[in-house]
Amino acid sequence: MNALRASAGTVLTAGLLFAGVVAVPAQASAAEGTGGHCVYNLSTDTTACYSTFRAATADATNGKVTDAPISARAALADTSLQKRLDGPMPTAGVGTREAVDYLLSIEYDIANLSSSGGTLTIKGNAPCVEDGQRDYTFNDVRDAWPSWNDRISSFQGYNTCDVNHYEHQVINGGDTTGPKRSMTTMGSMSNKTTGLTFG
Ligand SMILES: [Ca+2]
Repeated sequence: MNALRASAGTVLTAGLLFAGVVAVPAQASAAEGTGGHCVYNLSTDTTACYSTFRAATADATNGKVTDAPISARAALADTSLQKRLDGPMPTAGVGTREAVDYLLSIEYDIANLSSSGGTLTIKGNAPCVEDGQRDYTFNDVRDAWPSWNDRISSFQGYNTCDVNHYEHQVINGGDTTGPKRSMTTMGSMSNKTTGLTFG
């Protein structure tokens, strides 16, 4: 009986270790460094990071889009892909809570919706409503990914989200881009964003 328990325990530990090797270091290293492609769920306040844009997009779309280019730069030229990033992304295998996600924006670390190795995709549980009201507040980008403070240089909004970028935390204001669907260059706000809002 003891031997059986030890054996089962060993198998379980090995399984947990294996899962940890796959998921935890990738998340930790990307969150600590500036590289990698992270997905932040604003509705659940959770971040997951990946080594490729394709893997991040598969997560962000809950498995709906699994054939995105490896690099974010190539994704921009793919208009059919851009279309598929809009609309509801059902969550497989989850009950009635948080059953659907929506992409809010993809933030890039260099101009022209390109990246030097990193992107930050932000999603929520509803599309933006085009009524001039704010739908989401992302007060401090460091809550999702510390090294992405003062790093955003271009962005694309999805699901009718106009994205405003704030020099400081949203509650502290400062300079802003104003709400925009997309910016390929951000002028004086390049590499300055700390807070974001979506509306
Ligand atoms: Ca800032």
